[in-house]
Order: sequence, then C-alpha cells, then structure tokens
Amino acid sequence: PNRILSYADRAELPKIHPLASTLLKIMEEKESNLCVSADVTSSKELLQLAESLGPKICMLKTHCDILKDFTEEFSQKLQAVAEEHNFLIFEDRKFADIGNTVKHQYDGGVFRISSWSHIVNAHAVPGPGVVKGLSAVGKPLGRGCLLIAQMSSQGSLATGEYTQAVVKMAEENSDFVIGFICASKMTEKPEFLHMTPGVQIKAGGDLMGQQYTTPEDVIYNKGSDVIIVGRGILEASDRLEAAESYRKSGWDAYKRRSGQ
Ligand code: 5FU
Repeated sequence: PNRILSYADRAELPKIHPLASTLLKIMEEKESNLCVSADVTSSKELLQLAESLGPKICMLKTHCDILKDFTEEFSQKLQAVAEEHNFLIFEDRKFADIGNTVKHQYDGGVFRISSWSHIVNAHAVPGPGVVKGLSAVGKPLGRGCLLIAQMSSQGSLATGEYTQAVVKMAEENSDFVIGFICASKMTEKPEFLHMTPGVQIKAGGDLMGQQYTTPEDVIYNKGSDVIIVGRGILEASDRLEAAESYRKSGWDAYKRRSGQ
C-alpha cells in the first residue's frame, strides 16, 4: 500500500473534527489502535474490564442495553475510568430511525447515552435525517458519530452503492460524522476514521454469521485505523495478555503501513 499520514499528523489536520483529533492523539500516545468491545452483561464486570484493559486501549465499545443492571452511577464511574486511563467511550447503539426519534433515543430514556458516550454510530438507511437528529443532541456536547458503511456479518446488505451513499452522507455531515464502521478504507479524506469489527488473531467466524479477519489484514492490507475486538479478548484465559497481544499486532501493522 501507499505510504499514509501518521495518526499524529492526521490529528493536526486543519479540518479535523476535535473529537477525531483527540482520538488520534490518544492512539499515538498510547501506541494503540485497539478498541475493546466490552460485551458483558454486568456493569461491575464492565468496569473491571475498563479498569484493567484501560492502559491498552484507545477506545472502549459498549452495548449498554445488554447490561442487566445499568444505572446512571455506572455511567459516571465508566466516564471516570475513561478519564483516568485516557480512552474514549463508544456506545454501539446503531441508531436507525427518523431524526426526531433518534434525538430522543440518544438524549433520553433510561440510558441517556449522550451524557456519557463520546462516540455513537448510526445506520444511514433512514437518510440524512438520522444524522441531523443525532447531531442536534451531540454536536453541542462535542460528541461524534460513525456511520455504518459495511458490516462484518455474512450476507450483510450494506455493500456496493449503499456503502458509497453512506460515504457521501458522511462527507456531507463532517461537522458531526467522524468516520465509519467498515471493513476497509472508504475514503481518501484523512480526517475520517475507519473502525473495523470482526477481528480475531485467527480468521474464521462464529455460528451466527460473524466473520473474522486478523489485525494485520485490517490495518495493513485494508487500510483501516482501529480494530474492534470482543470475544478474541473476552474469551481468552488471560484478558490482559490477550489485549496486549491485539494492541501489539494492530500497532505493528500500523507502523509497517505508515512506513515507520
Ligand atoms: F457494526 C458492527 C459489525 O458490523 N460487526 C460487529 O461485530 C458491529 N459489531 C459489533 O462488534 C458487535 O455487536 C460486537 O459488539 C462486536 C464484535 O464482537 P466479537 O466478539 O469480536 O465478534
């Protein structure tokens, strides 16, 4: 692949979104392009994960609606751990409704996602109104959004022209959209972040359509920026050791790609 700008260089781009800049700086400083997907069902376990893996990650991804005991106190504690270990929180909510509804889903309800999550994501299927609705809540708070351009699961319908239309929607809303969930690099515009789930040290899949590729493939061959890893770490006998091994694989692949 062609030589690319470093994360540090991209953090300084004149048109970079402040939150994207923050994340790129964290990545460079911690030498980590690893986002752990903390798919556990107890808030205590999630906080323990965040505390122990915090030093290894640039971002922690949550599904707050799988927690059996979500409370506002939990979300405050998670924010404190994120600050302590310098990582961002990404709630993988996948908003997909009309603007007025997602505005309420983002800001309100039990979870009050906008109050604690730096980054959220959305499907582009409703059209740009979904971004307008989220942005009305998130922009004043300095939050950012990723659009789902592709999915890792087998038979995903987010391909081809749909994916291209998502990229266009992101480019037209770059005051709030900071990047993509995708399998590979979507745009040459270096202000956008590319984040890829479906990552394990060994390629393969699960019994419900998830498909895995390796950190090396995602970062070096596909030109993505961040690897998102759930069970590859959560199901390891030593989660910290596994997180370090993913961090190192992802970082080595980035170094090689950026020619450093
Ligand atoms: F948008 C996507 C996608 O295309 N694939 C995903 O796997 C999101 N995910 C999430 O990443 C999914 O909901 C899990 O939270 C996580 C992957 O977990 P795994 O255990 O590494 O398979």
